[in-house]
Amino acid sequence: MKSLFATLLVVLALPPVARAADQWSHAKIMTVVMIDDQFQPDHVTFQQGKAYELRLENRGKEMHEFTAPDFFRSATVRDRRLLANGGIEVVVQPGHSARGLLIPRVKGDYGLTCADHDWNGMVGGIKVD
Ligand SMILES: [Cu+2]
Repeated sequence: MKSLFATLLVVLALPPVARAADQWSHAKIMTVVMIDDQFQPDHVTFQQGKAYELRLENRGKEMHEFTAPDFFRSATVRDRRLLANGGIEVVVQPGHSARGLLIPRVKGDYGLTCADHDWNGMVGGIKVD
């Protein structure tokens, strides 16, 4: 009993990041390329409850945004500081890329737009299966 208590103390003493690290260790890479003015691919599908590394590559000459308010609100995002404008989108400067870890939690269809270029057809969709 004494050793069990000691073990529990050790586990509880680990920093939260160390205990939570394993849920991200097998993150599947999901890459979306942004050009002027399009997402490639423009529709992506995630599995509910699985960890992903979302990679956004802006190969255009304009700044683009991966705007998906409902999707980001419903997902566990490891570092929400990546998200801009109240947590609704990722902003990627031309020639740059962004990457972030997330776990989609709720099945459904979610809107995807570039808030700057939706008028020009830069729209898509996200599905969580
Ligand atoms: Cu754009």
